[in-house]
Amino acid sequence: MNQLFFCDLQPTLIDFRHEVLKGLSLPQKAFPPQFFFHDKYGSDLFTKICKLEEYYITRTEIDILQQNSQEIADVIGKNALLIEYGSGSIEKVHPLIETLESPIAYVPIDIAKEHLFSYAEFTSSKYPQLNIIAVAADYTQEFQLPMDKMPPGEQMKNKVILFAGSTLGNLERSQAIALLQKSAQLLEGQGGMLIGVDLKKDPTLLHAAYNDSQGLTAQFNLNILTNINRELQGNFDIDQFYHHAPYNPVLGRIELHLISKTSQVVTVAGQEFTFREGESIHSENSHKYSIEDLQELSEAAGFKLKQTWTDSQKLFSVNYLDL
Ligand code: AVJ
Repeated sequence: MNQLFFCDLQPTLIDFRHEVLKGLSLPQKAFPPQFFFHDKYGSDLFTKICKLEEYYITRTEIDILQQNSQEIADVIGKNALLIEYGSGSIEKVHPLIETLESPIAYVPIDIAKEHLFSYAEFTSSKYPQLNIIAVAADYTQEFQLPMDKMPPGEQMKNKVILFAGSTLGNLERSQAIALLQKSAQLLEGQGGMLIGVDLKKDPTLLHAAYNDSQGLTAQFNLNILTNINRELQGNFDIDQFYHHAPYNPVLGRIELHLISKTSQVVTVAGQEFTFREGESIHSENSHKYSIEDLQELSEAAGFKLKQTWTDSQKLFSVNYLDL
């Protein structure tokens, strides 16, 4: 019978007030992408976005993992300790769990403790032979695996970090390299990483994925201002801002912005912030990579890009990096 452990490393949750006031004080106003998931409505909107025809990313990644689960499991090898960054709704990993040869344990890591623990219980009931150690932590910050709950050292020789969803794309290059380098330390020089990465492609497809016809991504973006109004006594007039998400071909990324329609003054937590007409709050970057880009990034962090799996249209990729 499997073991199911819950470990709360008490991750420091984002200080919403501090980050909002800091972001609105920057020369180029900007918010961290975590703001999209600040309330349940934001998370629910993202769940709907993942089902949109235009937003190919989630279903394409799941298809790649399902279609290639045996090959991926063979590359990972037996007795793997599977660690997942930002496990969210854990189902993505299920095809892998079903194919891996005698996995030692599954260690989902997420900052949303309640969500994480309930999905860990669901996964444990679905896979009664699998040891699960659910760890509430912020994988982008320094953290230690709870060694008192982990298998004995000799069983942790083949650690694999799964980092799905193209969340790597939210990071600037330097941040991405730093995260990969930190991951290499966690792996202690053995095992590897399985990373989902959205690929560069026809910009019209990228534009459609972040400017969907139903306006869900616009709502996802504007919802940040609603949260600020509710929690920080803000007086953003939502109708005086619009969602703008162009693809920047030079930097290879979709950029999400909230554009002010007029010159206006907004008050948040008693502080005034002026907006020129057309001025933006930059709310997210979603970088897109070619395989060569990813090869170069991996090597800059001390990894080798060992194998890539893509869909038939080469929209998305799942990549195994080893040390
Ligand atoms: C959750 C960061 C992978 O960048 O595609 C979806 C978030 N932003 N639509 C992405 C998002 C706009 C998504 N990630």
